[in-house]
Amino acid sequence: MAFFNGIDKIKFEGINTTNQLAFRHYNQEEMVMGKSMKEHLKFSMSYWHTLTGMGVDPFGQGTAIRPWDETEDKIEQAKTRVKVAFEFMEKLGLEYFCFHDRDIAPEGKDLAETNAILDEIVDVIEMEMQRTGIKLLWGTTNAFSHPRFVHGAGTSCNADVFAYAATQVKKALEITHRLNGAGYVFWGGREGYETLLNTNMGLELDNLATFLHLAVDYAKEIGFKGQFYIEPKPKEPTKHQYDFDAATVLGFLRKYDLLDSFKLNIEANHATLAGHTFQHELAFCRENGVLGSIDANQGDILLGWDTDQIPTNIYDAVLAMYEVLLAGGFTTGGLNFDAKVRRASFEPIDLFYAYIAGMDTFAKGLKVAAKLLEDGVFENFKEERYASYKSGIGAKIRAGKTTFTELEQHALQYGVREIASGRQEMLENILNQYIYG
Ligand code: XLS
Ligand code: NI
Ligand code: NI
Repeated sequence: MAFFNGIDKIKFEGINTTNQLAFRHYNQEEMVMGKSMKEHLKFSMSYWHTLTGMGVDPFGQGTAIRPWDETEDKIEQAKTRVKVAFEFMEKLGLEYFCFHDRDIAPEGKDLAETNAILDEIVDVIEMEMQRTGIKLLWGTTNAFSHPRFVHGAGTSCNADVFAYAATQVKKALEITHRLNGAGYVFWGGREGYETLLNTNMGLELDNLATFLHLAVDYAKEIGFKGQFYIEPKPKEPTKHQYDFDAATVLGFLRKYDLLDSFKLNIEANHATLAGHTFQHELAFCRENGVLGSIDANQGDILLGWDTDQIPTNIYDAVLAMYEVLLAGGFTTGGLNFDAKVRRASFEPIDLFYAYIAGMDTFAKGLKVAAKLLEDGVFENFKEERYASYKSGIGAKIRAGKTTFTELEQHALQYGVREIASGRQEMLENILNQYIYG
């Protein structure tokens, strides 16, 4: 049974097509720097935004028309959604997906029943994965929606909640392992605080580290070899999230001896909420060897929250792919569209328009980034810009072989000889030229 009748497999038709249900840039098998586009991009569908998000906002109910959802039986509905998801991914040529435990299955009356329902749905997912060859990029736990997580999960002030969340992660790890997931994400949904007046920050951070260590231990116990990721976000739902940004997370991982087990999953809209660019967060991770995976989306410059829009900003896509290429490409990670259609885009076909837009933007971004790298545009400029560190006193500074006294002698003898222009506008214009041709 098909759920998207009248929509065929989306094909690459090139830039001159007038068909809005076609790719203009994403040509799966096209080779870019020695790898096919699909290997570079590793596009993934987010189960939550695509199957369960209904367009609810604080001012109104859901608007999404999803004919396949029309059944009272929540378990049947969950099973149907799996079929819908795989038809959708097949038609778009998406080879990966990501989910939270609570996206794929409804909760039962208690934890035991909830886990049993989860297993029933995972059976269906497993069959669909075998049928299609589509893979799980990462799994995760929703330990933020239910009222029990009102004070957080691993950072809750209540030890029962800590135990409950751990049990949920334990199960989510088991199903991720069963489905051969390439990774597992921790996004600290409510791991933060609303006010320091009632918060023991030190205790909460220690507990969070314990929580993560226990997860690592359990993964070893069951033989799960997927990559663990932390997904930074500065705020929302709490006013302060402990995983504020990449630098904060790195400091945390280092302090608690977790660096060997974790990489980062960088989300564009979280980067901008933290006051950084998407490129900054990716570059920071690349420089520190922790660039793991990407949640591709974009915010709105006028709105101060995580709007999770479909990424269509070509500049951001170019610069993101530039960082990914510089880092040597994805290994376990990929490009997960943690993005949703707007509330007013409520028809099923809008899901296709959305993913096509996102995929084409990143495909074009990849091509432009590869060309910029191949031509050495920015890298050669940077090379030249730092040339003074290649010889003489500069080389000594780099090698850690100088002293303040020697530097003083240098300054007294030479002063400052020549400072070159940064040429920002010229470089921005070159970037434009590479994008627009
Ligand atoms: C929310 C996060 C979330 C994670 C997975 O802002 O982006 O969707 O990616 O829990
Ligand atoms: Ni995300
Ligand atoms: Ni987000």
